[in-house]
Parts: sequence; structure tokens; C-alpha cells
Amino acid sequence: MYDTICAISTALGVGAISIIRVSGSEAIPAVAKLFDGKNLEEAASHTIHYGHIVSDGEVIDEVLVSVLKAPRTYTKEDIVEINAHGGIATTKKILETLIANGIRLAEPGEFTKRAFLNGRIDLSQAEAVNSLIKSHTDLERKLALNGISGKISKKINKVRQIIVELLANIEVNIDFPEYEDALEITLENLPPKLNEIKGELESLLEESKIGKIIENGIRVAIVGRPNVGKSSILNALLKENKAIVTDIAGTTRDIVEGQIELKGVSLKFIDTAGIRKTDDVVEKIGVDKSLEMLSDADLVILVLNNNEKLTSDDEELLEKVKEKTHIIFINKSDLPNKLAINESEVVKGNTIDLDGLDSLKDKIIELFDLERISNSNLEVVSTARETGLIKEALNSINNAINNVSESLPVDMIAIDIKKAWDLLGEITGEAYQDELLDTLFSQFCLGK
Ligand SMILES: Nc1nc2c(ncn2[C@@H]2O[C@H](COP(=O)(O)OP(=O)(O)O)[C@@H](O)[C@H]2O)c(=O)[nH]1
Ligand SMILES: [Mg+2]
Repeated sequence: MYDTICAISTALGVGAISIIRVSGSEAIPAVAKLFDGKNLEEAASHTIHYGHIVSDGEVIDEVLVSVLKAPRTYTKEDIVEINAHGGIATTKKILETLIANGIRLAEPGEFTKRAFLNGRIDLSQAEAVNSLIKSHTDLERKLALNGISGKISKKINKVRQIIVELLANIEVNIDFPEYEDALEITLENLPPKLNEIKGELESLLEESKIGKIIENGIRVAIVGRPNVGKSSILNALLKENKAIVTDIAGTTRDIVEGQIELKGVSLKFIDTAGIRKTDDVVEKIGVDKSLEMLSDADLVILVLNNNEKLTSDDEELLEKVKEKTHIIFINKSDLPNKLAINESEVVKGNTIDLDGLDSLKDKIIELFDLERISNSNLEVVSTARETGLIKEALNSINNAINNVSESLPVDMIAIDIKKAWDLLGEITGEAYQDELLDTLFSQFCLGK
């Protein structure tokens, strides 16, 4: 059905082994022509063979070749995988030889795209494959694996099933009014059914917050006036000297970042330049950048100095962080207290004897409910595409509910219900547009 494609499936660099993957009806004969071992065209499926890749009489490498025949393969097509010595030169040479022999270089994600188009996995599962490859934390890995196994698709399909049964009933009422066994859908019995669907969608969205946090991690901006100890706090949290610490105000001018895991969730800390009113052009750029980081962050840690009176810069910052999820950290608790503020929720500590840093982490765990996240079964929607579609479906169901209260005819109300059904179908790829596939798979690695 499709042409035969090839790509390097392992990362291109110095390593023990590289795998060059070929998929399509020409995969086996094409590699057989270049292989001096067993005649691959006669090899049984799911077998592996020792030999050399030879081109124009020249041995290119000593290899192991796997033969995987359709349909029990990743793409549901014939697949040949050449296990070559790693490194750039050999790997590229084998790929070039395949291309010279008429096999087309695959596009990013094209193998997985074929797995989808040939019906082996749905779109939600395909997306999870990409998430798995890109995962950094163990929770991300588990979340993605649940997606690949189809557990998320199953949840979506369950809601679609409820919707389609309702739609079928409405259709029967309209098309066969004389058919008396079918439950008549009326403005009276529609609301409970619509509310059931609404509830299912809302709980998918609620759970997806867990998925979003695991996939994206939490961006934490550490902000405050110069010299309050922001960089010292970053270093203490990361347990390394990443940011430069001096007693000269304005030392941090660029953004310094570092990542740790808390309850399995990735926290990205961003140390920022001290925020204060300044006429220095360069410092001003740093300050503006800090303000930008403050507004983009999922969490803001505002650092104050225990050893100084509150300044007008501090007061402005206290006002600014109110719009954000934030923690106030009063640093330099080892020095005499001169600071007076009437905020109830603060964490106090210092970076000299690392006091208060555990309380700071506990506060983050509490604010983002990380305990619940790390104990979740991780069978949740996580990608922005899927979440967006569920939100749209929920809007349609809410429209339908409004239309019931305005006593619109049932067949009019059915239009929105059908729309929700279609939107959920886009998640699994029941319905899709070519551009969607192009954008989605272009985010994949080459060779996957
Ligand atoms: N006594 C005391 N000094 C600190 C503490 N944290 C940082 N400092 C000092 O305060 C100065 C400014 O620290 P730095 O981390 O560069 O502050 P930043 O400008 O907010 O990034 C440095 O001399 C640090 O050694 C602390 O908890 N106690
Ligand atoms: Mg600093």
C-alpha cells in the first residue's frame, strides 16, 4: 500500500550498536540483495541472521539482521532491522546504501504513522509512543506506557459509547416513531443522560491535570530583590553551585535554571536577576526578564531578607505574586530578625545551615498535591491535544444542556451531542485530517 522506507532508529552518535530499520513490501528483498548471509527472502518471520552488508563488492559492516514479516510487526508491514556497529560513519554508510538501492528515507515518526494508518494503534496510543521516548522521569514513563497500552483510549471510548447509545435512541425516535420498544428521548429524560456524559468528561479533565504536571513538570521562578539569597537558594535546592553567589547586588543578570525531582515530578527552578527599580540599562534588561519569568511560572518563590526591613520593592513584589501560586520564603533566618510582615503563610530558613529547605519542598508538595500525583494510577489524559478536544466536547455537551432548558426540539439538541462524539473521536483518530497527522508525527524522532 505504501512505499518502502528506511531510517536510523538509534541515536546518531558514538555507541555500541546502531539499528537501521526498513519497512514496507520491498524491505526484505532490498536488504537481501545487500546481505551475504542466509537468503533473507527465505528466512522465517521473527528470526535474526548473522552476515555482512556488502555493496559493490565492498564489505560495509558485520551485522545481525532481524526479519519481521507482516502483519505481526510495529508497522504491520514487513520490517527488516539491521543491527550494525554503532558510530556515525558505519551507520550513515548503511543508510546511504539502502537509499542508493531505491529505499526512501522515512520522515520523522513515519513508522509510527504507518502503525496508526495500518490500524495497529490508534492516534492516542501513537502520541503516547512519542511521550514515552521523550520521557525524563519514571512517572512520565509509566504515564506514557499506559497510553500506549490503550488504557486512555478505552476511557475515551467508554464515554463515546454512552454518547452513541443516546444518539441511537434519538435517531430511532425520529426515524421510526412507530417503534415503541425504543425509549423515547424527551426533554424530561435527556438531562440525566447529558449530565452523566458531562460528569465523565469533567472527571477526565480533572484527572488530566495530573497528566499535565507529570508531562510538563512545574516551572518555579525564584524572585526577589538583589542580595536576598535567591541564587544561594537555587544552589542549595540543586545541591550544586550552579548560580554565582556574591554579596554584590546585581550578580545574577541572566536566567539560571536547574531541575530536581520531587515525588517523581520534575521541578524546574529558575533563578532570576534581583528585581528593583534601576537606571542601569543592562540591569533593567535582567529585571524585565525576571518579571517575565515570574508571570510565566507555575509557582513563584518570593524571597525576602529576614535581616532587613521590608522595602518598597518588596512590597511591590508581594502585591505582584498574589496573582500567582506562590510561596514566601524568608531567608537569612540565621541573622537577627528585622523584617516584619503580616503574611500568615511563610516559610522561614537560611542557606548557611540549610534550614527551611525541606519545609519549602513540603510546601510545594502540598500546593501541587504531589503525593496524590505520585500515587495516582496514571491512567490519565496528558497531552494538550487530547485535553483540548475533551474541553471542546464538554462545551458541546454544556450547549446541549442549555438547549434542553430552552426547550429546543430534541433533534436540534442532538447536533451538539453528535459534535461531542466527533470531537472525542479525534482523540483516538476515528476521524482526522491529514494536516493533523502531519503536525503530530513531525514532532517524532526520525526512525520511530
Ligand atoms: N547570613 C546569610 N547569608 C546569606 C544567606 N543566603 C545568602 N546569603 C549571602 O547573601 C549574599 C547574596 O546571596 P545571593 O544568593 O547571591 O543573593 P541573590 O542576589 O538574591 O541571588 C551572599 O553574600 C550570600 O552568601 C543566608 O541564609 N544567611
Ligand atoms: Mg543571584
